[in-house]
Amino acid sequence: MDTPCNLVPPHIADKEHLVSQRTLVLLKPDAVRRGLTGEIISRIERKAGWQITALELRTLDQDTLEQHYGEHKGKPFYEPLVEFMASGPVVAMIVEGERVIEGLRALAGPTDPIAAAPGSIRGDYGVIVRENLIHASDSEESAEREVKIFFPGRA
Ligand code: RTP
Ligand code: MG
Repeated sequence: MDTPCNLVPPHIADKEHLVSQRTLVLLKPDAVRRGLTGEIISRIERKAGWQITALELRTLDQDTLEQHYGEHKGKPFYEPLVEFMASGPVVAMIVEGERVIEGLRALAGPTDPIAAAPGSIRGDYGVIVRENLIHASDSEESAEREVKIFFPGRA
């Protein structure tokens, strides 16, 4: 019987790169305002084998944002970032699947949408660094910390 492992090229499977993970994704207020959530969610759904296991539209309060972006406190962009992130509802999601942490960061593209390649979410739809449409956890540690903040029942 076929398993996901023997459907991928041997040079990838051999390196045991396939690891099931979960990641925390936020579709930022600009994505919701511009009506791009469906487009972004379908890009995630089209990646074979990934699953959205939690999804909620909500407006973030200051406490949640402080916990989520605490690593940036004190940086010049922190206050405007928090203000932007509280400026309207976001879509918060947990996405699960093989190498999903690295994969979602690749789908999103680099932080600066002008530097992001066309084909990536930020590269296709963004211009402004702050209003870059999507957040995705950057490591397993961040993912677990962020899932706890947004979906404490799923920690
Ligand atoms: P994120 O955490 O939202 O997934 O984005 P990231 O890892 O690509 O970027 P990070 O360095 O963690 O920055 C968090 C968010 O802050 C805004 N930002 N503005 N110079 C600026 O004006 C600036 N730098 C960062 C962006 O919204 C970035 O995604
Ligand atoms: Mg980040």
